[in-house]
Amino acid sequence: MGRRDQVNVLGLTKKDYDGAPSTLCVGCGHNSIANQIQQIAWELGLPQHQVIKLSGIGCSSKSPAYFLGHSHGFNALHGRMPSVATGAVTANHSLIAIGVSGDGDTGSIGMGQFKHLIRRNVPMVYVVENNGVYGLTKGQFSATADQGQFNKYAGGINELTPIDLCFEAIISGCGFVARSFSGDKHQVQELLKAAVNYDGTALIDIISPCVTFNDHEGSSKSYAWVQEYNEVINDISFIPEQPEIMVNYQEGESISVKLHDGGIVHLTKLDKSYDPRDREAAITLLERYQDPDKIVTGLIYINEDKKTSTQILDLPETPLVHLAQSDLRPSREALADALNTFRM
Ligand SMILES: Cc1ncc(C[n+]2csc(CCOP(=O)(O)OP(=O)(O)O)c2C)c(N)n1
Ligand code: SF4
Ligand SMILES: [Mg+2]
Repeated sequence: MGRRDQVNVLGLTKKDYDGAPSTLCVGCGHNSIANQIQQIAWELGLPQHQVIKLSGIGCSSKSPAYFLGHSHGFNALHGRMPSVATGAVTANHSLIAIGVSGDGDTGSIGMGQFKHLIRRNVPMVYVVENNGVYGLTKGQFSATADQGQFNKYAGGINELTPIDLCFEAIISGCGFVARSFSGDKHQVQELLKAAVNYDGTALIDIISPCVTFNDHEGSSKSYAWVQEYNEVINDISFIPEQPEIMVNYQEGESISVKLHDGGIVHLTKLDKSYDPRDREAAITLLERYQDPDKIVTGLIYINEDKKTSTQILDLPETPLVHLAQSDLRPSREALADALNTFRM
């Protein structure tokens, strides 16, 4: 049997997880990320009817059309994906939500929405395809562009301080913060698998070069730059729950974090002193890597103990969307009791 005929636990081939053909530029980092999402969805055997793909506006936000053609999808307004995602996941918390946004969609127009989604800890994977420009509208600088960078399409030099989305996520309380590079397939795939199995908002900020408007010399979001300056802090592998697998790791060199569903995030520490469970260390690390010629990738921070929005809202096990009218409408007595609690 050839690789193309190989089937996953659901008896489906990888092709069954295809979306529409990509209309993005050849070589765009976003295409590679879409392929990696398709790959891990197939490998993990995600049921497509249980997945909702969410995005805003941008070349990056178009990419959900290019994978998982049988899943639900919602292309929100520019920067407004987080509120649509919050609504969708609240209405049906049994869905696996995968959001794909851009550095403009998240870091510029959508920053407020992004922060509040994280604050609520809405359980979803939140991928930012970060190229430092507004690719769709022809190369203006986005909020993640480096100060002092020249880009002829953006009209000169960027005078403004860049925003680091991993930093913003950690200080807003995010419990899963990672950075990667679209050219590192293994790292992107393993981070995605861990993120899908993480219970809460899982941010992966992926540097994803725009070959048309920002892949030139001097751009820290170009393929050549990231290949030269990328410092990987940990080699990550995700191990799904399987009782027979024993994880063997050497103290001091590896870390295993058990997720709620039993899956394990296994990290081989490349920087021996770094522990991604230490929030202060994560903030210090990002502070140290503010210079564009120091790019850090890997799992930067993980915290498994945060309550999700589903738990905070105390939602019933049956998703709201599946409750009958009779379950949702309080009885006359229950309503009277509730009103009485507001009377002095
Ligand atoms: C409210 C609103 N403002 C502005 C625009 C124009 N616009 C469309 S996409 C975009 C930026 C997209 O940049 P990014 O999110 O980085 O995606 P990329 O194309 O780089 O992947 C802008 C400003 C819009 N569609 N809607
Ligand atoms: S313009 Fe840039 S971001 Fe948009 S598809 Fe082309 S390479 Fe990708
Ligand atoms: Mg962009």
